[in-house]
Amino acid sequence: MNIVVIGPGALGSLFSARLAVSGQDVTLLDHNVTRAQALANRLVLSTADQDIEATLTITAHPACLADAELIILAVKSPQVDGLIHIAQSRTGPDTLILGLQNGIGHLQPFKDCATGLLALGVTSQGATLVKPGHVRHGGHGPTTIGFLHPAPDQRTAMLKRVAAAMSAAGLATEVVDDIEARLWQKLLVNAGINGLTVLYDCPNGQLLGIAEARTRLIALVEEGALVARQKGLDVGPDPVGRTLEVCRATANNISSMLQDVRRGRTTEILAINGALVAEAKKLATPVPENELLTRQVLMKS
Ligand code: KPL
Repeated sequence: MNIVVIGPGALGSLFSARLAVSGQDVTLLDHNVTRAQALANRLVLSTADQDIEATLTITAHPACLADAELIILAVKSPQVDGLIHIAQSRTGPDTLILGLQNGIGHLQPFKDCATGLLALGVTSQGATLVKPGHVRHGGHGPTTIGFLHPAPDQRTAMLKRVAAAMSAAGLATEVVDDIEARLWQKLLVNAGINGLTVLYDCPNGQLLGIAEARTRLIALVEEGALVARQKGLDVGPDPVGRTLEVCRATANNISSMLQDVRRGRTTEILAINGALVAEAKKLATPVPENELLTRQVLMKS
């Protein structure tokens, strides 16, 4: 399959390297010409026991989009809308665009699309960018992909081919018909953990040992779960328990948001807690903990 991955961050590098090593025809598109040249068509993928070298095309020229059957958007949510427009103006009528973002700040173009050309994904793969061109695959987790609206049969068949290609590359992927609920399930975990790790400047697991942080985490997730249920989305029986479990399971991780703050990058707070607040406003549901955290993280970053 001809695949273009847009975004050379941790997730984009992981998916590019894994898919390339499995034999797919992969191009990694970076907006930064100097960095794309420096990477010299090579990524290093570190696993627990080995370093694997992946050879693929790495370029800053969007001309590569013309032949893509699949485009994976591995960028932050504010960039998604613009990149969909650029991609669609350069590709054929059958190209599938898959958005792999945290949060729910990027959903509008996917809601507006009933043709099965835009799919959403959510992943629990653990990836850390050691440096540009070198990604560590720290932990395996499932990836789920799906359309927001029922899609024509051939588009569903295409999505299943994508899931099969990803799974064969070592990125276990499943096609689901409730992708919005899956996004919210992950959203609640990120809403409970990420911003608090910024406020307390600590790895995920330490939140459990700070009484005030733990109380706030529970309130953040409970508020989010209420909003999700009011929207008719199934977020499972115990979103708070799941979030506490993720905290334990990723105890030594520095959350992606704290990594962003430490590197001086824009955080995803507006796509996570901020977007949750926006959804709550539409339903006139008070979410004071999420509002407070959004303001506090914006002041810190
Ligand atoms: O998804 C994560 C993130 O950091 O964005 C968690 C699950 C919190 C792991 O660090």
